[in-house]
Amino acid sequence: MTQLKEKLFEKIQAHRPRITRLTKEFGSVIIDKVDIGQCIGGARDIRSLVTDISYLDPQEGIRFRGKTIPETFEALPKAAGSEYPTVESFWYFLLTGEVPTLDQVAAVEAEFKTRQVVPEYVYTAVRALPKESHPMVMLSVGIMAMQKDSKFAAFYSGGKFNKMDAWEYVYEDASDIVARIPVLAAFIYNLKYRGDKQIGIDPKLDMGANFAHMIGQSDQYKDVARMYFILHSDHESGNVSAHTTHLVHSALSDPYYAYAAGLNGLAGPLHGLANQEVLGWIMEFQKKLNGAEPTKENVTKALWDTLNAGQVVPGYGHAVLRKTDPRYTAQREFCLKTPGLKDDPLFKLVAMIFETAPGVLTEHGKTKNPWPNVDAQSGVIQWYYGLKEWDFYTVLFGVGRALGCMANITWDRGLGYAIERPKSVTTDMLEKWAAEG
Ligand code: NMX
Ligand code: MLT
Repeated sequence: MTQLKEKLFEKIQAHRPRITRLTKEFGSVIIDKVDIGQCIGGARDIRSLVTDISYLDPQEGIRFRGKTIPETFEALPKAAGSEYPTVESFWYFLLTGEVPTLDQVAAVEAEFKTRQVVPEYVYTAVRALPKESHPMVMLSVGIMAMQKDSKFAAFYSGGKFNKMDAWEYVYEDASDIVARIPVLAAFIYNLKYRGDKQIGIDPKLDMGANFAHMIGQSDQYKDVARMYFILHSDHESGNVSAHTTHLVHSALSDPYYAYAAGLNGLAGPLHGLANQEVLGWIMEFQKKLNGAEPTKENVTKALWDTLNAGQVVPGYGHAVLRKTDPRYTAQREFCLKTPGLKDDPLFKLVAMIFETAPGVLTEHGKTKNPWPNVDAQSGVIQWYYGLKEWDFYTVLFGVGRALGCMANITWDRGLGYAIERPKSVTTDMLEKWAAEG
């Protein structure tokens, strides 16, 4: 067993009695109620999922393992010569809740090196797709193609399956997915936009740095990748990608099936695809300006044009958050401290949208949250570093989200969570209950 797996085992064993006690002794304690609005309206705010990996407060935003974003960045060991932690140190932290030592981070980096090679048949499967396929389709197909080697599926069908050990095999698949997904994403990038000019893994580099290397990026992009993957990793359990992954895995579908399903949810424009929509919106706006300077007035008009056309303003609003997303703020701060980026015309336009959109959305009066979410700021950074193919941006989200989804389902199995199966009702029943008051 690796150091990380041993530590995780220790944590899972210590946690199991808490879940047993809660279920056995307090299983009937009521923690929420459901009204008709929630039943029709996407189960919004109903407390019905458990995770200790992260928690989303509507006012404060995300905390990973109890730490805010600045606290997380501050606490974790940094990549050599960088202000940002490695993704590997964050993975250790997400899984165990403990800040790793430098030795522990080095052990995870070494473990990832042994896992990160993507089998050739996966590339063959992705190459067989039409080049015009969306890169999220390529990513999802690539993850599905890897399923053949699932250690969890082999354990299940091997005749020795037992609930207590099942987490170990999820851990194996989850770690393989996390280590391989940036390599697969880089392959897709090079296949789709660089004429299939592939760049090999540099085994000396940590995950973020190696991703930068593999897509032919500069040294500065290494921190962008590290920051981006960490910020997009997890947003508690109710969001579409994490919830889908959890739901599918609850049927004991292995992590490949589960995460491909999660990625398919992430590809929706109200979820992860919003980051590509933001760039598309900005480009459309610039085209209409026809060389004129963006001003508060013309940004206001463009926002109203979008709303009056019955569309959503991408990158704004949230199902849970009621303030500016701290992931937006973290990326904005990165822009402000990066010479060149803070004076970039696109960053200035995004900053102007930030000044304008909340007022317009408030006046429009529909959204419960007029503030920006993570997607409003992420594309401008990619664009600045030359990653201008904005239909790729959701793939970057999918690489980061793998960390949270895989940590979550490893714990799901560790704690033996049940198959998810909420109850549905009919409209007749709702009308009857409505009439009864
Ligand atoms: N622009 C225009 N209208 C909006 C927006 C927006 N940005 N956000 C919400 N609304 C509307 C929403 O469509 C709904 O209208 P209707 O009553 O006609 O159906 C109304 O406001 C109430 O919606 P909310 O309760 O505020 O939001 P909900 O929880 O249903 O949806 C989002 C949350 C995130 C789906 C929604 O805010 C949205 O569509 N935002 C734009 C897309 C986006 O940025 N998504 C990314 C979210 C983060 N992520 O990466 O996943
Ligand atoms: C996410 O990161 O998953 C999004 O902000 C959506 C959500 O939390 O519902």
